[in-house]
Amino acid sequence: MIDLRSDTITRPTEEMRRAMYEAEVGDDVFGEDPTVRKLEEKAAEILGKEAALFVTSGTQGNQIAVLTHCQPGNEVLLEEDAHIFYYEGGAISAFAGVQTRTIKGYRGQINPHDLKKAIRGDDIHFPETGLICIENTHNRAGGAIVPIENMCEIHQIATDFNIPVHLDGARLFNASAELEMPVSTFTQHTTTVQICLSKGLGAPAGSIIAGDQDFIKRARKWRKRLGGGLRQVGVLAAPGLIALTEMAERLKEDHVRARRLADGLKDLPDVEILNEVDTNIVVVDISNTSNSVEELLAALKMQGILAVPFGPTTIRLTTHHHITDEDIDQTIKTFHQLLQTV
Ligand code: TLP
Repeated sequence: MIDLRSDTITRPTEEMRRAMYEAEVGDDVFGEDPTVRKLEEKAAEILGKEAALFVTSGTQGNQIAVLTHCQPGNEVLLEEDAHIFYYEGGAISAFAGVQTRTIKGYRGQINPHDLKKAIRGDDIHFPETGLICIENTHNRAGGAIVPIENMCEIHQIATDFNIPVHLDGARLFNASAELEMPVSTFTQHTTTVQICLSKGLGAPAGSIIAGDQDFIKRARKWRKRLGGGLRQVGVLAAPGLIALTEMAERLKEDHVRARRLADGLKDLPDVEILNEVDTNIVVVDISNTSNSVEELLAALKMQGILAVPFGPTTIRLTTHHHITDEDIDQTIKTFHQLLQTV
């Protein structure tokens, strides 16, 4: 199968599996797992923050950040297609008791003027703005890189109003690899950050959240409350360390393949590529074909290609570690065959 559903499907490398076997472990709830400690120290260093915490998933990391930053009744500002708003099952309201206020963005970027307008004033009727969330790369904007200048402007406004900024950096390493800039160049414009080890970086599970010492201390408590305090979890931190230190550079290969895929599909008369391909995601609109999304996905699957629905008339194709040049050729060929015959 050519599995283009997500970069989450990447399996751990041989080296990761060996590291899992050999990992030194202890009880991490007691703070005694040396491999977790090593991962958290390394992550804090790379992300340019005082401290870091290993959490089970990107969703858990984002939710812990919201819980730690906010009080019930706060309002959280986010771009209208942000993963925290769109894909986390309403957890932000269910757990943190906050309400969301979404802002229409452009390629994942929040316009600083719109942000300023959305921040609440001091009025007895209003919720307090407790947090601003940004996302880089932006998933639903097709893996778009949010420019550092935009992050900087958002951060400046947030600082003026004394509001923290949380970055959902599930795919931040894709942005950093593509622009050849350290991740800390991005995270310097945020209060806290979440990064996923288990997407393009290839670890089997886990994310990191990072921020100052006080934030991480309080986040650790939220992780425990949510049942995310794990024990001999060095077996997962060990591949996480390899993901963090050795897998980032190769992400550029995924971006080159995604662009080649988009180029190969864009000549199909009834197909439109909706995104400029900055990183590893291609969003394809098929509304002008005679196929529904379900029909096309089923037909692709019959030909050994997997993708995911991304909207009523769109599908998403995501490149990653296990996708080769031949897979891209095969996918382009299959699309041409299917859409010219179905
Ligand atoms: N995204 C998944 C699905 O949830 C849609 C995917 O296949 O892209 N932030 C961003 C920007 C994400 O894209 C994701 C996962 C998460 C957070 C959540 O990470 P996990 O899956 O580890 O909870």
